[in-house]
Amino acid sequence: MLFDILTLFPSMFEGVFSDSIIRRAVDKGLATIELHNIRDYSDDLRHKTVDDYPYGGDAGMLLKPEPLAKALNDAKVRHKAHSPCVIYLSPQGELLNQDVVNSLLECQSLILLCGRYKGVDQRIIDRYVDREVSIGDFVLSGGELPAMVLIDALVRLIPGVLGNRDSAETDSLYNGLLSHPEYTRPEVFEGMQVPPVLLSGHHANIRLWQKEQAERITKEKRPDLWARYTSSKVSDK
Ligand code: 9WO
Repeated sequence: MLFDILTLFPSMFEGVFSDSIIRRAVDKGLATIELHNIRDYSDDLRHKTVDDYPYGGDAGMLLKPEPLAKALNDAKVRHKAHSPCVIYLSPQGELLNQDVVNSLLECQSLILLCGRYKGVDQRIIDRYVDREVSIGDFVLSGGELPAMVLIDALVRLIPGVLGNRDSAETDSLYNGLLSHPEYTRPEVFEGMQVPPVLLSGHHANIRLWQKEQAERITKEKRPDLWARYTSSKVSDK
C-alpha cells in the first residue's frame, strides 16, 4: 500500500513511523510512505508563503490553493499506476470507524492531505479531494495526527503485517464487539484471581466465555455498537 502525505510538518511523522508496526510494514515492503512538504510547492521563492487571509474577513489563515494543487498533482503523477484516493483529514469529514478503515484498505494508494491554520481553500476540496475523514468530533491544530492515526489503523490490516499471534481478525471491533477482558500471569494478583475458565484448558468453553464477556461489555459501555451488532446479520455470529 502506498501512502503519500502532504504536510507542512513532515518531521512530526518521523518518530511514529520509525517505530512500531508501521516501521515493520515498511521494512517488509508491504507499505511505502512518502512525505512531501507543501512549502516546497510554494510559488513564492523568497518567502515560501503557503497561507493567506480568508475572504470574508474572519480571523486566522488558510492554505492557499495553488501550492496544494501543485503538490496534489505531483502526488497523482507518482501514483499514476494506481488510481489514488485523496483524503483530507478534517473535523468536517465522515467519522472514522473500523468499517471506514476496512473500506479504505481497498485503495492501493492514498494521498493524505494535512491541513493547518483554518484549513484549505474550499476549491481544493471540491476539485481534488475524494474523501474527507474525521477521527472524532474535536479540533486539533492540524491534520497530521489524524493522518498518523489513519495510517496506523490501515497498515496493521495489510496482509502479512501482523503475525498470526495478533491477527486482526481477533481485534476488538473487527466483529463489531468490544474486547473481552484479558489476563496474563500471575494467576493471583493483589488477591484477584484469573477467571477459572481461562485456566481450564477447555477451548470451547473459553471461546464461549470470551464471547459472552465481549457482548456484556459492549452492551454496557457502547449501547450504540450493541444495537448495530444485534441488528446486523445474526447467522455468522
Ligand atoms: C482553526 C481556526 C482558527 C481560528 C478560528 C477558527 C479555526 N478553525 C480552525 C480549524 O478547524 N483548523 C483545522 C485544523 C483545519 C483543518 C486541519 N486542522 C485540523 C484537522 N484540526 N483538526 C483536524 C481533525 C482532522 C480529523 N479528525 C479530527 C480533527
